[in-house]
Amino acid sequence: MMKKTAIKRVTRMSLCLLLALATLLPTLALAGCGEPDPEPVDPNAPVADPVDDNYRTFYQIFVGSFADSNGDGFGDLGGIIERMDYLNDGNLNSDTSLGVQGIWLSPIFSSPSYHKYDAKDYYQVDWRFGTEETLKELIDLCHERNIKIILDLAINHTSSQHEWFLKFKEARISGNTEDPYYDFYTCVTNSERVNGIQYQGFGGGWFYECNFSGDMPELNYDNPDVREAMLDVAKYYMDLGIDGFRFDAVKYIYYGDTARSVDFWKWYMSELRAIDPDVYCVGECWSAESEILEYYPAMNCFNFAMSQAEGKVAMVAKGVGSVKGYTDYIQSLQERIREKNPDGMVMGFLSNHDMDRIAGVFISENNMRVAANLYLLCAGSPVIYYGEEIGIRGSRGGANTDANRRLAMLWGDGYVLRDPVGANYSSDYQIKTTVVDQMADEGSLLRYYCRLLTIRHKYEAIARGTYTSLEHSKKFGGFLVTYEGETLGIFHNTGIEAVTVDLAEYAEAWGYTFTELCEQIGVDTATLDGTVLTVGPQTSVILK
Ligand code: ACG
Repeated sequence: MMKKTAIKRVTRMSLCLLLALATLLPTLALAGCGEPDPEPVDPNAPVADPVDDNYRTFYQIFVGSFADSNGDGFGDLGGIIERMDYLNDGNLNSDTSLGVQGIWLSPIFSSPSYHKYDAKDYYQVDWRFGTEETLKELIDLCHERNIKIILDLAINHTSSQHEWFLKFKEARISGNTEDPYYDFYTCVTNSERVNGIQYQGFGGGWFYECNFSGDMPELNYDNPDVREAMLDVAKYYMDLGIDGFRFDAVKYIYYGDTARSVDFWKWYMSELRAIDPDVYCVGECWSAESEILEYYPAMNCFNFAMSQAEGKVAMVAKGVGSVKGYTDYIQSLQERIREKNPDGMVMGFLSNHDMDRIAGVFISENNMRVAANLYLLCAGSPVIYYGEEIGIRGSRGGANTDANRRLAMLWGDGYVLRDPVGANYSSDYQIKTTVVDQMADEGSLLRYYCRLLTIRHKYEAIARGTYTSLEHSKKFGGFLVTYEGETLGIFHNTGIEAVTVDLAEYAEAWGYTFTELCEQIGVDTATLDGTVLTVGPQTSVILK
């Protein structure tokens, strides 16, 4: 692993060197001939994204709500292709493109529901979203721009319309124990039912397990044929060029038995890593942190504690929690993850398709910017939920429908995209600006996200470094970040007053003397005058 990384790094360095030489040589030659001064190098000229590992900023797309390419009002894969420049235009310096390095597609397989977490056929792209050819086109475009593209894979359950389930039911009811599908789903008699697990009866005295819905029967992973069948699905899409998966509901494989579920995922992941050691996988284990960490020896998992209104990030961004509480948490989280798996990554996010949109949590958009600074200037591989970058709102409220959390992207260029079926979020609460408006406004949240990601991706240490929490005061604090000989300071002022710090006075407490202000981003500005650092309200800085 180490060797491979080292080789990649050398290759990358040589490439950069070659590129630099290629740019410089004609310049030098011209200068030597007494020609007039050459044109200055365009700082916005496209540069290759150097990322060659999994420390990537991901973007979660709820496909049906993102972008439509065929005018039927439903988002599809072609729509994502059309919006690729918005996601990553291939120019690392661009402040009019997000520059994400990974895309997670919500489920795309044929399914009767709008959310598609209940696959009817894992080998068929849902007709609403396009075809396998469109998927391949999207994969190729992503790879041209060095973006990893991953699929949401729900393997715990299928749709009750899946042919496996229909065959399973038939076998059970007819008592044909020889049928290859007889044991495909978890099935018990009335007296074998376990407390805390949901079942549905279907005749013959049989009950199948279905913790999410009667329409989502759960597969039986004690059956080697099921294991093989679901491994084949992953292999099929890796063959097609897919870079990895977001695994849905990982704890339900053996619900209530974490050790067995973890063992399953270790096996599954070892099979996928045998094909591609760098396969990018993330598990959704929505549970207490102690349980989430149990899965890390198998794969990275989302860090749910960082998300939602009362999560670690939002509390500090709202000015309720202390920065030190947050930085201590991140340091400890990274340590605990690395104990479980030295290659494990922090995977922070603010909200996803199962949660109320984060923008609605904050009274002011300024708090939203602080939240973005806190989780995007942080370790690992963070995930942005589509529309977060323009501050889209949407919550269940009393409506009890997840559709309100998955509303149509607000492009604002005259093209109509429908909200998912069942959505009833009042437009009174929705933001009034769109991508078009915000792209044209340098002060917008969208342009802020573009700039923030440019900063994030400029310093390898931000994603990959080791984070040590540094204390100053309740509203100001940060990290010492070290990575392969590079040392950075990432500091956040989350308060509404400017903070002035004499860095010399903190040299001992922080174990490092910062002398350079490299970046600043926030609601206000920052200055470094000698050793005196002043950081405006709700602003973050990167120091060296
Ligand atoms: C995934 C997908 C989701 C999808 C399914 C089913 C699973 O993201 O879109 O639903 O394919 C549980 C499961 C998750 C599941 C969500 C929806 N998400 O664990 O896998 O439900 C508690 C429980 C969690 C629970 C969560 C939310 O522990 O298990 O998630 O509540 O209900 C602290 C605690 C933590 C607690 C939280 C919140 O953080 O530590 O344990 O979590 O507080 O209280 C699809 C559709 C849905 C549809 C469904 C049938 O997308 O719209 O409804 O199918």
